[in-house]
Amino acid sequence: MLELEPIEQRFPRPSVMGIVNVTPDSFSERGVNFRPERAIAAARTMTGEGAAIVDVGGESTRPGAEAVGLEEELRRVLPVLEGLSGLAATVSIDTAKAEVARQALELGAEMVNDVTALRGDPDLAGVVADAGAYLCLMHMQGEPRTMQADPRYDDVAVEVASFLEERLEAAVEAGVNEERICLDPGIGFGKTVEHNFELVRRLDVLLELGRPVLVGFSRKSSLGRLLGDPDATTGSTAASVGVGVAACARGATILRVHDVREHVEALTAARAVLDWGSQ
Ligand code: HH2
Repeated sequence: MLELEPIEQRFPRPSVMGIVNVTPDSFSERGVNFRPERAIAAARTMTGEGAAIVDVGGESTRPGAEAVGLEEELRRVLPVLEGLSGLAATVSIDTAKAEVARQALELGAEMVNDVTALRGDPDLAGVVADAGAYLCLMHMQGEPRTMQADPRYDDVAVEVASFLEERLEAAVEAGVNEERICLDPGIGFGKTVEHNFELVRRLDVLLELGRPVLVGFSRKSSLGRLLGDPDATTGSTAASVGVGVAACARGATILRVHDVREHVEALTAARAVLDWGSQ
């Protein structure tokens, strides 16, 4: 059982989570870290650049992505996790599968990032609870294959918050320590461009749940669309940094990003100006 301090103590605002996608088909990188040696080197570089967490994932969840089987997901992530033992940053496993999480935690991961918020695999909550790991619960409307077809909300901030409140209760009921849980509005997961920006603008609605918030806007297509390309499938680093700093100013604690150095530098400068509290 891991003995971990509360999540906001380990990861004070603002902290950066670097993305290590061990996939051939992630939306913005298309396989740059598909080979384990490349993924391990990328994670080490991100750590040197100031990432507090590296998030290792073996399944793309981009709009339209097909699911990956258990054996293939294990084959992708296990060699990377083995290669990261002793890393200065916290290792997070981006998975919805209990067995992937279990083996990752055995190899030294300390956080489980589940885009299904424990709805994908009935055994995942128990695995996280037994290990005493950190957990990120993310909102998604629909499922990756179809989620961008026609997302609808009456009030996106209120609906996302009430979903996450319910999932937080379910996680705690299953034995996960509430102090180790963070919440994520799930930018791009069943949301229009307007929904995504409104969620960051109204982050206070999510913060009312009393848990640290993680935001993953990095390179997402809404940024490219905001800048005038209606068919964009990605967004620029500069736009990602801009929205990331704004999210932290609105109260986000952790940013999930591809470009660690740029975000760390921007947050350091913004923090020298903005009053983000003593943390
Ligand atoms: N976004 C992606 C994947 N996992 N996890 C959390 N908690 N929040 C997010 O916003 C989030 C996530 C999608 O981005 P990426 O990993 O870059 O791409 P892909 O899913 O295509 O591998």
